[in-house]
Amino acid sequence: MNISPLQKARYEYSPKLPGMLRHGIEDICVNEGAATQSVADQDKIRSLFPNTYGKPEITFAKGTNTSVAKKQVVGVILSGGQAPGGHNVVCGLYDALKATNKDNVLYGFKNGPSGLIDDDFLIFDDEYINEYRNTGGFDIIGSGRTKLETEEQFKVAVEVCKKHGITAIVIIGGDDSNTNAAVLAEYFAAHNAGVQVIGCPKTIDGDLKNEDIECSFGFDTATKTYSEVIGNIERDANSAKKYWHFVKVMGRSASHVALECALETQPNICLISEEVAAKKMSLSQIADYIADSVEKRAANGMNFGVAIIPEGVVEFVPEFSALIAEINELLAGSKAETFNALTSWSDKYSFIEKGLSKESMAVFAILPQTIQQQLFLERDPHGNVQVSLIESEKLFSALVKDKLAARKAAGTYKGKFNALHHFFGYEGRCAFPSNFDADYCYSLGYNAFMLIQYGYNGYLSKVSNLSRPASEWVAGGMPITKMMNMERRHGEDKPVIRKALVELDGKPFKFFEANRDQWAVETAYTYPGAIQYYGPSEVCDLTTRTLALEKN
Ligand code: FBP
Repeated sequence: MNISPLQKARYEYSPKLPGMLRHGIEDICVNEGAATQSVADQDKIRSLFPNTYGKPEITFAKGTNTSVAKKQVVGVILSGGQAPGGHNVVCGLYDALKATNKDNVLYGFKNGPSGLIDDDFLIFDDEYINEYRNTGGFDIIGSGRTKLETEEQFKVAVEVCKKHGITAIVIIGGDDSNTNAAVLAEYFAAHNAGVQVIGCPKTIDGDLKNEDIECSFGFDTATKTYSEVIGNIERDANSAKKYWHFVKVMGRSASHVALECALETQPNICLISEEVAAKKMSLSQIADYIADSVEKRAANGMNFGVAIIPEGVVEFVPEFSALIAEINELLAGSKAETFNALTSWSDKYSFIEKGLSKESMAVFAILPQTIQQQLFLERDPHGNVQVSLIESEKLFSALVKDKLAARKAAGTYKGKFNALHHFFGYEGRCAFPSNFDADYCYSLGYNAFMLIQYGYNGYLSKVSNLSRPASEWVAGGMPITKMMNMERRHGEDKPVIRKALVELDGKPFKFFEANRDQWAVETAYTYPGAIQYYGPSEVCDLTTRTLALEKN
């Protein structure tokens, strides 16, 4: 294998553990707190999780290890989108497991949750795992988006675990994967399968957080990677002074990534989907908001700028959601065949015009033709429009261009507008984890094994006090059911972990709100530069601005 000098150097990096986990395994004891309850719908969640509901929150501390000595055979699964640091969760888990008993075994189920059902695995050893320490990616075992949620899958899972003598499964995933981890834990408990389930909070989107989980892993590195490039683009924009850059950043629904990048780079514009929804903004209002910045900057001789667009924003525009719902209805069942049989775009357009309400047609009509066509081409297996594939950065720059043309005709705008487009998503998901993510992830994995060793089931590995140095981090666990409530999903009421959207009264948004008018007109860019792995702590161990603002 060809190894870059940085990769080689990163193999040697020793991730920092929370102070309380730094003693030998034999000196880690557990303190149980009070019983917990779910964030909402307590009766319902309790009745759905009779064996795992209401358990106490726990914290590890220095003291005599009183866990029962038994051989552990653990299976680990990476679930969903990649996030920097996933390899270190596995490494931390492996190291704690081997430090406890060298005969313990770690299975890695391949390519996501389906690996467990397909009984497709590898067994880790030192040689294999050492090649993945402190590296990005999920290629150590691969990941996948299969959901573990049916009774049939659970039965197979029990069989596979029995076959290998597996005593615990660690699921590294986002809100959906950890919801399924809780359901699996309950199933194992109800069927006396003798298998524990522990979750670890992952997602670059940053939307798996709450009063207990301060952030999901991967968010730190991914946002720093995007912010580096956005900063570079800002500097290019400020050097050439001739382009407006529209930058879409990942984040399927919540705008935490966009907000963090804005806090780090101070662009002229950053849309926040949650605000768009709260203010019920229309596409036209959003375009006017951006065009105002373009116009004011042009009046000061600055025909350039940077706008950050969150990936999921169009779904938060009420009129756009209504349009999508009508299009899904318009093409439901056999109606799609009628539509597809039409050969010219003008025939298709007439079909659409006849089928949509007046309001939705008005929204459809202002979209650029490429986006109009995208809405009808890209469908998911259920025939629905795939909103995530809509090129919202191009949509908004086209709408702004129209606004500016009208303003030019009215004589209020005299500038030039040349737009360039970027999408930053996959670039950040497999970056070498920052020191923060390397440390946090290793700690989550190590801690997950301590939860297993102490016999906990249906718990999320929890490491908190993250805005402080790692020596002050607090390690423990919380029942996953504590984070759950009932939500309507696909026409059914389901117990799920509540997704954390950007809070409009939270400190990160408030800080942004207090500064954005100035950033919109002035050139107040900040250039965070590349993630630093070696050097002074104030440069290498920086947390995100979001975490710093939330905790301080
Ligand atoms: P997770 O929620 O699984 O962590 O994935 C998040 C994400 O990276 C989103 O930001 C993005 O919309 C999506 O995955 C892309 O998914 P895919 O990898 O399937 O294209």
